[in-house]
Amino acid sequence: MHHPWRLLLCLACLLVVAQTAWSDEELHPTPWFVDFWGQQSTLNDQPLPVGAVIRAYDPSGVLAGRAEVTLSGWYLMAVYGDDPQTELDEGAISGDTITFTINGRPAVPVGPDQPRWTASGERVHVELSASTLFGDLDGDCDVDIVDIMMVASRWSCRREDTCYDARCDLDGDGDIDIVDIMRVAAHWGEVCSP
Ligand SMILES: [Ca+2]
Ligand SMILES: [Ca+2]
Ligand SMILES: [Ca+2]
Repeated sequence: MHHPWRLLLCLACLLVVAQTAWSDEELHPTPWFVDFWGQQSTLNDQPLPVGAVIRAYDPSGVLAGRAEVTLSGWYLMAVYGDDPQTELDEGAISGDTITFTINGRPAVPVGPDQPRWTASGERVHVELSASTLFGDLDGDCDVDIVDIMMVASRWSCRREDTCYDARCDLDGDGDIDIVDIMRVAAHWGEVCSP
């Protein structure tokens, strides 16, 4: 028989390990990159503030790009490709869909181009939108049915599935289920603070 406190201790350890892994993420620049850029990107419905940090991830969750905003609303970021000569997974390969965060918050790509790692040397125009509001997945500064539907549309997708979207896995346990929907629902009706 396991004591409940022992289980809790295990969970606490796991959380610490997960946290460490997260903060350890490192960028590994390679000679292959696609420049992603935007000029009307927003955080909390306002132009990206100077100093905001944009990060790009490939479908395996590898950090492939990082940039700091130097001009309000604008960003320009090299998103690195994998070096096939090395064992390490440095980043994207052609055709990968890239996901973005702004200050660690999931960002929604709002076009005009697809958020795709096309081919090294290309430029891809993707405006980004994010909010610091928990559960506001589409970044429009409210938690409503659209956000719930975003999670629901990925129902039962697991990390290894192509339909999996880390943004919708709010508890980060690798699958998208009722717990994730409940997490969004708990913030129903909230809006960005002015
Ligand atoms: Ca490699
Ligand atoms: Ca929303
Ligand atoms: Ca989940």
